Amino acid sequence: MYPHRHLVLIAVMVLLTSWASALEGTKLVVAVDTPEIGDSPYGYLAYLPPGYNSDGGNSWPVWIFLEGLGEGGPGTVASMLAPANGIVRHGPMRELWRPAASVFDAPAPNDYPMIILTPQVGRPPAYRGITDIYKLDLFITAMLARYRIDPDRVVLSGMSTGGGDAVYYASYRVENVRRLAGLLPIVASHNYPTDSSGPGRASTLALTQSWFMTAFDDRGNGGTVTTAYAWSDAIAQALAAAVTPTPASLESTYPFGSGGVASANHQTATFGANNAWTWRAGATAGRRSSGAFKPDDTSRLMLGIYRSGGHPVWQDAVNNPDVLNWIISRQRQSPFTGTPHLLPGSIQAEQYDRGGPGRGFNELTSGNQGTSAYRQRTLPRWSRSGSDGPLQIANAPVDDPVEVSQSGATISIEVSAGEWVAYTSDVALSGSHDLVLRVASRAGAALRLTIDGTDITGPVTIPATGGPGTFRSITVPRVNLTGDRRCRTRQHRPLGLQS
Ligand SMILES: [Ca+2]
Repeated sequence: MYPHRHLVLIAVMVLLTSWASALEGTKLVVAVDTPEIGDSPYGYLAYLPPGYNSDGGNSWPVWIFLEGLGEGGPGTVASMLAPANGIVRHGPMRELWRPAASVFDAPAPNDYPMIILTPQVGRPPAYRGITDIYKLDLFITAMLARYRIDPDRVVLSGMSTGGGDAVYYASYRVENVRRLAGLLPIVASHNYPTDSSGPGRASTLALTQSWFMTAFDDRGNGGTVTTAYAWSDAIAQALAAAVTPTPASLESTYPFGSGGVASANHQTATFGANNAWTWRAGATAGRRSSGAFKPDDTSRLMLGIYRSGGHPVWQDAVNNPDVLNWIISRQRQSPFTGTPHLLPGSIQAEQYDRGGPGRGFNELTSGNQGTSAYRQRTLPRWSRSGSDGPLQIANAPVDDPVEVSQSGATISIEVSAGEWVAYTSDVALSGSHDLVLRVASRAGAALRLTIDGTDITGPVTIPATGGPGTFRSITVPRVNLTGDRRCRTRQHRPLGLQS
């Protein structure tokens, strides 16, 4: 089908190496215009972070950004780099691409510590339907094979029609959404599936973390405000499926009235672990951090509304430090050590899954109020002075909001009513096993243990043990574990419960 595939691949890889060795520490954007390279169905632009070619084989987070309707095309270098309608026109590639410097840019203080990829998806009439959902899947597979991408840190984003493509891809089937650490549709339109409450779509999207962004006055383009509301509400209802009553709708709670007057500020709604929306006022300048997102946040879903700006708010969005911090801190659900816990066996409570709110844990209070930094990570964090000052980036510690404490050699976590933690586990020996919980509680409590949503213990009564630091072993006899080595165990373990 592609007789020259291997020849072309070798040539491009040689170029990559020589550029990188000559330009260490600078911005580097590579245009790859032969769709068959690496089995990619699209031509694309790639940004590789400084140090990529000399870092000893690290894997990097990736931000995949899909362009809009006006920037579609055949994926040739000429079409991708066309100033008027190429994929350098908008989004992160606009920030990275400097035509005067050919394919290179001067060293910059705000290089991105991640890979950024923008494919050029086709233009009508060969345009973006179900075929492109499958092509996008092939593209992600090809990029994971071609670059050192951390497969647990793939964020899919897009603007306008590209935002619609991103939603369509992620909601289309569970296998797609499970590839993603996060979904960031910005003024998503056109190819937007309209059945947000249709079979499986919203509940499929609930398997990842999403941040929808739109503008209050973006009423055209398929009504990106109303569709963003509809999707966000439907996902929230899927997240709260077992809860009554249904969460109040976003539009009914928008601080300045439904469909009427725009707020004086940008607004961000977060759907918290308590199954309710909370609105936070943002700043009045689009590129400034609004504080709408904090890396130790507990929310599972976000909706951002620019108070004005209409459809083209995407460039402010991709330049907002909050958005960049959200992207780089997303992580797919995965075992804490990289290897599933083995059952029968012992699971350390603090080794719950990576993946953040709604995946590794459900946590009601922001911040780790315990004494241990066991779950702390170091991540890049962006900031910006003023409304349009240069982006700054520095490493900063990020902790989970779960309470983790250490006393002597004992590390414990604290879980309150409505909270849970999850452990990805393999069952090596199926059958009936005794479950022993090492727990402490001041006044007594109850917990249950579920596997893939099925309750396998019923309520387990935890007596008062004498205080949150006084641990006892509680045995639940004859718990049935199946031998499916792919099963996921979600345990609710109120260790050190203070209630
Ligand atoms: Ca907390």
